[in-house]
Amino acid sequence: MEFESLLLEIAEGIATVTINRPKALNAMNAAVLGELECAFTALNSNPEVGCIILTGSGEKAFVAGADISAMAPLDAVTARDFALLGHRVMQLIEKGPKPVIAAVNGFALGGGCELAMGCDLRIASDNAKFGQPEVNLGVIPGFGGTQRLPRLIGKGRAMELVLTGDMIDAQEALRIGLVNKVYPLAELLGETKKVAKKILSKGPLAVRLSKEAICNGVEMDLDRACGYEADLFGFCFATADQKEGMQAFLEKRPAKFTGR
Ligand code: DAK
Repeated sequence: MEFESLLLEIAEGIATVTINRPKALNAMNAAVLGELECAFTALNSNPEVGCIILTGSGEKAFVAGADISAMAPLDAVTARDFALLGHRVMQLIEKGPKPVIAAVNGFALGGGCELAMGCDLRIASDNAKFGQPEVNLGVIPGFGGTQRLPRLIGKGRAMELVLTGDMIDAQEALRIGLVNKVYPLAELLGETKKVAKKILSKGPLAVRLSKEAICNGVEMDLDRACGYEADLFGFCFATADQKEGMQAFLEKRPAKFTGR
């Protein structure tokens, strides 16, 4: 696959998608979102890929937001099309069958912070900065920020970030649970790949169903969510991976999962 604004590498079951507009701090225009839609559609059904890493090009930014110069002239119809395209991308990431890890290598602002929140894990470099600065531009977060931020870090902290537009650094993001881990920039991709490899070594169906249970379950009330979890748990017992995983434990040997 050839892209203008993305780099794509697949190795050892891990796909690394790099948003590649470093001069504009990897800001997302419709072309970037369109290419992300193509890339994630293909990766989600590629059997060679078990885990996806999403990162930004260069040493300064993951994604500094939606492209403000592309957004400024939009009208109601084109802004709606832009928004719908963005939400399709987010669905592909969040509801897709494979774990997606954001390797946040610098600014993750506005749509960039929202894109990272759509991923399953966030691992940041020590120079990363997070924020929802939309109020500075006279708009509200439009890529799920008002919804995913309070779910991740709580209503009070989300209010503070969204109403003030303030940026926080990687350590603060770690403290409040916006990111899972922080590493020096030079180690970010290596450490992220280690996490991806660890996930790849587990039962692939169990990983996929766990993601599904968490992503869909948080949208339900607890009773329904636990019923949903019970259904998926039961389904595991119809799979070869469950038989192999438990047999391997009892025989004190490593499991050989097939994803079946
Ligand atoms: N858009 C376009 N260009 C950007 C940009 C952005 N968001 N951020 C940076 N750039 C460009 C700068 O204009 C500059 O370009 P040149 O002047 O060199 O041509 C280049 O990147 C380098 O930036 P700076 O010179 O400003 O670099 P500094 O180190 O001085 O400052 C900064 C870095 C990140 C603090 C600053 O660039 C900045 O404040 N950038 C804007 C951040 C921001 O406000 N982001 C939020 C945008 S609103 C949706 C999807 C997304 C969204 C909504 C809906 N749907 C699909 C549903 C999200 C909206 C937003 O993200």
